[in-house]
Amino acid sequence: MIFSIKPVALAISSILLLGSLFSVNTFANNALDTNSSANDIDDIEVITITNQRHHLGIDSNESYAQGKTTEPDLANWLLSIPGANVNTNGPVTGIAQYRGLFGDRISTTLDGQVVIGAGPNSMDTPLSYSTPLIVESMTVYRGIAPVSVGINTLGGAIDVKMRKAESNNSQKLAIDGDVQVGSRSNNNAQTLSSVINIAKGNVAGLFYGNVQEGESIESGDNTKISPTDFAKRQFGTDLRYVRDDSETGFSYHYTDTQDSGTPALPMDIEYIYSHRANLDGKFSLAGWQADWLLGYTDADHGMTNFEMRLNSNPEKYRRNNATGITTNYKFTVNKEFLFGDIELGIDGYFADHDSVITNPMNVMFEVVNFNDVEDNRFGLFAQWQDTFNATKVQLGVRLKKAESSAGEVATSMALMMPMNSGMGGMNSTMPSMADLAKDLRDNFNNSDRRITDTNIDIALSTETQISAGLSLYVGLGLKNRAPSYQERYLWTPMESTGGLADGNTYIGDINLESETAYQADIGLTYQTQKVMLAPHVFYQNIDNYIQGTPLGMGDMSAKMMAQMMAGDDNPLKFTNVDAKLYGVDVNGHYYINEQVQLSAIVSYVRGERRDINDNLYRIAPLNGQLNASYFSENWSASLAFVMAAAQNDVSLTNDEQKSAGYGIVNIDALYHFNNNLTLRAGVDNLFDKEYQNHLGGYNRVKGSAVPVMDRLPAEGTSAWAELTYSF
Ligand SMILES: [Cu+2]
Repeated sequence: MIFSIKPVALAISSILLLGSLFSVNTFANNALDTNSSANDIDDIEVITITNQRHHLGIDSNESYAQGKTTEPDLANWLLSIPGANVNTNGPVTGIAQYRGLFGDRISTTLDGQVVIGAGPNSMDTPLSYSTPLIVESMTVYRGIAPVSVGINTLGGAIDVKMRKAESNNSQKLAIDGDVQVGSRSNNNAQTLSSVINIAKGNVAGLFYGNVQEGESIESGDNTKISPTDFAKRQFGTDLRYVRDDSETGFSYHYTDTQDSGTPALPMDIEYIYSHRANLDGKFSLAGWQADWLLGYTDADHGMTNFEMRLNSNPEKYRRNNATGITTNYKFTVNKEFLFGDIELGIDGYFADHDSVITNPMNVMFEVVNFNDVEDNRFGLFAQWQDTFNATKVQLGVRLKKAESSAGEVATSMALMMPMNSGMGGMNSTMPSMADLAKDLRDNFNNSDRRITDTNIDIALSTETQISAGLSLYVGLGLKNRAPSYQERYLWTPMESTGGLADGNTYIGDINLESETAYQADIGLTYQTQKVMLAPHVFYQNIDNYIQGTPLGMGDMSAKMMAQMMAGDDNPLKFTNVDAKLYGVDVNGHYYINEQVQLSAIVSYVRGERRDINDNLYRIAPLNGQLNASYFSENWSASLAFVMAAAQNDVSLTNDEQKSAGYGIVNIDALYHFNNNLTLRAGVDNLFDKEYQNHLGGYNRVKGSAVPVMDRLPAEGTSAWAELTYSF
């Protein structure tokens, strides 16, 4: 039943790891734990946030934080996971950060599928293709992410399980679902959404719609952060044919984002239209459990620097159109042997990217940013898992190949007359803008742009039950990441950097090497009926870490172009350097009694260069939260104290600014009127604290209340409410 009452909210869940790959809902009750051997291999380190649809009191898998279902950005759910955080460039563009790494370094999958956005600045992040309403659960792999969960898991892995159509195996037609309205006071945001499941016999269909919009937010001292208004619509369906030993499904998701601000980036979202369709299924054959999926995503995105923000210079109006088309697949088989569980799989995707920049006030202006970029990845993996006495062992090896290429680029700047007005005051021996543009273009077009990287990932995780309440996790990993298309093919200095939002322009390097990480993670979990405490320490060396570094003599044209076009004195070039990251994160809870529960998470990470004395860019400061919750028969309430220390370990290379620490208080409550109607409401930032989140970026908008390149303030007090009617 889709609306069975479940323990909801964040829980450290015992997941049958392999099971989670071939069953939609296994984690909820370990439905696949039908034999003792399978029972033994659950509980590899994962953290799962489940959709908080119904909540009735305290449960063994209890909560210390809950994902709001009316949140416009699913990424915000990550804030309740130790080690996780969000780089925010706007209200609907949260980029997942895990233990100091973010963007393409983290595998973010929706039902096991890679989602590749169209935006070269990650305005459409993978998580933006889902919405909390249709999320069944979100799982973050703590420790060394298994090789089976994604092609690129160097920085960790997040998998979102979307709600699926559920059949009822009864000849009676069953219709159930829910309708939800939500509202937020600070930015006057509204959400209206609904999900309906229709089932008869073996066939079921799920249909959803979600409409969200909001105005610009105000900070604690009532500074309007403009533009942070947003509008987003999502519709979709999941159709499923379920039999005892097999299942076949088709799903389609439409996401339509309209004018939405991204003040930390040089442009705002004008539109993102995307269509995502999948076929998936599972069956068993000769004792093997097989799972397959085929996916297709077509995204069309426009952004401008003049529609949502002030731009008084029509010569500098820019519209960037970017498209991304991805085909992806995954096929795995799984079987239990005397020597353990074996999973074998192949997966991959073919992604195509185009991006063109124009000026609507000047039809002559055009820069081809990325032309026919292909970024194709293929993987082949094997994973074995077994239990010896009190120790579970999981070992996986993945062979992967990244093939990329790019078409020729063009720019109208190369056609500009030398010594034109833009060059006023320049010495005549200096090259003109046209010369520079021509030089960069020809350099790129004359180079060999087809490149292949072959890499191997290895992940070893062990978990040993030391005593009844204490277990030890030890993990080791070798993980690689082939460069992103922006890192390779950004040929003229621009900020198309996958959302780095550091204010610098970048150029790429076709011949970048893959990053190679050597990782270790040790964790303890202490659990009794009343207390749970799970600290982890981790360390990794990343060789060939890709980082922007100042341009050398070989890149004079790019350097001068950055200076002339963007006034950027610190253009950077993606370069292989050496880095290390280390830290600790802890989560825990304490049940004072049946009604009262305390919980906490603390996350700390340091990221440093090993080749020079500098820090890595945009790393979350020491942060944490403390929650106190009260549970009663039909209502609950909680008080949260969220804090972050100052971040003084900033990247000099990226001109990164330090940030101050802060603490805010949030409260929320939930009330069940009856089995059908639930109200959740709360106040975020209760004391209207003015603060800046270190990961919130700098203001890039002229004429706004925040000075340009000042850190963007965070949201001030906001009351919110969600009313859900289930039928
Ligand atoms: Cu964009």
